[in-house]
Amino acid sequence: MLHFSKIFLCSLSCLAFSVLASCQSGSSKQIPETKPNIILIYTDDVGYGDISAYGGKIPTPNIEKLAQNGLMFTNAYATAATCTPSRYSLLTGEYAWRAKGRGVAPGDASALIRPGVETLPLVLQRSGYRTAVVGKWHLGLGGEEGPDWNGELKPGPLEIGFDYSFIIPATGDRVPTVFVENHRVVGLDPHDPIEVSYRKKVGDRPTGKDNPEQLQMMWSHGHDQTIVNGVSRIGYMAGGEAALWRDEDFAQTFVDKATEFVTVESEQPFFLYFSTHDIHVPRIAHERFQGATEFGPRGDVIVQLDWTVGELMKLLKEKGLEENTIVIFTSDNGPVWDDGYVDQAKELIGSHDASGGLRGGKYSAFEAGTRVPFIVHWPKRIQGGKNQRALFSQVDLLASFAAANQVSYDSTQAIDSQDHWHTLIGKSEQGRHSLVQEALFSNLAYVRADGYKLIPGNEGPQIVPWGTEIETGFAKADQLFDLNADPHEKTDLSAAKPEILQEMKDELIGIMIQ
Ligand code: NG6
Ligand code: CA
Repeated sequence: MLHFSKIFLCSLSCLAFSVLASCQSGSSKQIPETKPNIILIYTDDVGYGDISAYGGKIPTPNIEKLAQNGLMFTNAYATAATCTPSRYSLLTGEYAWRAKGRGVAPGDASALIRPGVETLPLVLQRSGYRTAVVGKWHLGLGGEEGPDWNGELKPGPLEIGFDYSFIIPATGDRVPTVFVENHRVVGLDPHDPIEVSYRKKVGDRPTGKDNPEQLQMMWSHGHDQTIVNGVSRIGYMAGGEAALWRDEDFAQTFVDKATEFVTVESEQPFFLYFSTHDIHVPRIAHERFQGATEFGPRGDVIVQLDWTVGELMKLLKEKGLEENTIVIFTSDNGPVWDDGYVDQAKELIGSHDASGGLRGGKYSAFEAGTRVPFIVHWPKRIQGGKNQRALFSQVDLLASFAAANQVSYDSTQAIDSQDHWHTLIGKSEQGRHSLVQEALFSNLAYVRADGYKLIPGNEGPQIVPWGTEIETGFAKADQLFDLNADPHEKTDLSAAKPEILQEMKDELIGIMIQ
């Protein structure tokens, strides 16, 4: 009995990070192996087919190298077809739709994840990691009264598990157009305070509506308010002149901040949540990438994104960290073409299929809304060149990393997160039984590992109700698809397979009332 439990404990440890180097020999002497660093590259609006490893026509050699030397998932999902809810779930392990107010956040939203809530960075801090977020945030800042742009911006990332934070508060298309480092706006002149309103014009900066001749990129829908750097945004902003960003510099700035964080001498391993602005609108690549492709600005920011990944990998190599760093590359939701600016994304798309043969796109309940590229690169433990077909959700990262580190987490809060650590690193082909997808207006869909997919009937519009021309997948009646036989979701089987339809509706309700 004693013998058995010893072996059991040993094999458990061997599977987790804190490997007992002596496991193979059967000795009980514990020699902890260095924990891997973790970089989670969370891209914005990158579709299932947008990168060359998944069939994209725009060259992305650095990301392709990650796939070739890592594990490429073909059934991994963001939890939602828009940014804020996907990020909420990724960081908390809870589906965002379980409470109201977690849809796409305005640029002046209060913090959506409040101190006291279980989070992925807290799990990793507890496991001995130093943690940082660099890039797009879009989860609100500040208490009930909203963000104080001229004072301390908290609660924010530092209050929920990050040791360091350098962020775009919302997205590039929303005011205020300034970076925030830890609790403060970067470079703010106290004599020129920032004022932000999402209701009425403030200050005397021109707007895209009244002064389109001042724009470097014309708006198509929404996005016609305050102009900064020749781009009109959602929302009005006055003041903060010295702190304004230049969209062209996002990628370089984030690489620089990541480099500073990674370069800190420390005994601790690091977790870097690196959340790119690319390829969200406004798609304004640095001058050196403008015109890099024949696909227009959308193609150029994909190339810029690939450059970013290349820079991060170069950094790891230079520091001798490549071997034992887990790099995860994924996206917050599916592809979109015209998302508010006239950048010819659709007109110049050519043979590039951003949704990789899936139906729909960003906002959609169809597969392209949430099925995303997902690559795990970890030379020390993952042999390259394999595909992972198991069903996986980004909401599972929290429980999976808790398991890998053998630390506990609050499963009453991170209620939807499941431990699929072995699936994540390719040691198992067993994934989830099922997952829930959140589309526009919090409408849900439900996918099972056996390939069946339910889109419950709802009153939503069939096409996204602003100029994107994306099919939502919504219909008044329930729809049932078999993704194995019909990956493009063309044939509704709800009438042909009423038992499966009912079973799935019951399962979904069961998950919703948990
Ligand atoms: C929409 C915006 C879109 C984009 C999106 C959020 C309009 C008409 N559309 O409301 O441009 O900002 O919100 O994108 O304003 S996300 O990837 O951050 O969720
Ligand atoms: Ca997004």
